[in-house]
Amino acid sequence: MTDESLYTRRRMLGLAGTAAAVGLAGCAGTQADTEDESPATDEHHEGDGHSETGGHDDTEEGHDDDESGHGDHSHGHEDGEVGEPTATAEVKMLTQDGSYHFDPHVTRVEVGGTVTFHNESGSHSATAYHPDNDQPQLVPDGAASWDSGILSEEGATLEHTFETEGVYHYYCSPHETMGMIGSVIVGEPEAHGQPALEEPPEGKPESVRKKISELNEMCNEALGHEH
Ligand SMILES: [Cu+2]
Repeated sequence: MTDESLYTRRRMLGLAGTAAAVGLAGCAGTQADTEDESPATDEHHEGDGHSETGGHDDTEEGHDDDESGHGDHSHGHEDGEVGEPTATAEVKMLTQDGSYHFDPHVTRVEVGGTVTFHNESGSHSATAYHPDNDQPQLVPDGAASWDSGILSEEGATLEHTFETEGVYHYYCSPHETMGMIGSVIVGEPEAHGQPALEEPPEGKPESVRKKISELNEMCNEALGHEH
């Protein structure tokens, strides 16, 4: 009975032309929606099955842990891991969640190698602990000084070429006391006799001395120097 009336209706609608098609489509749509709801329940079950795959995702999240490898720039993959000297290296200057740092904290180049300080976010400087910058000398004897001045633009860079082997500490002038201090190891220096690796300067605030101590440890470790 219903089939018959439907058939009749279709025929009539068919005659009615385009409007009919729209009407039917609307109907089918509603039906499809209703039908979709039960498969949706199935999908839900499948979703549960997926959560096993979700376990996979967890593993991948674990992957995200090496976020320090973030800018897959090979260097500073793990904290404290300093590579062999290379001809060039890049140090990022970052403002992140109210903290300020050089990344990696310790970088390394060959004698005559170049470090590019790259401002990624915020306003920073890369300034040597050198008497020329009115600072205690935390660079090798006779080493050249450098000071980028404040770099405020994203992507602004300063390159410095290191001609003297040894350990260099440098800082960001606005954020020194917040611990924005970094180190460059040039070549394969003896840890002994490096001014940078002596006791942190007395005149400096505790936050600065603490950071320099940490960097000294990292540098000593990189140079295979045990206390
Ligand atoms: Cu800074």
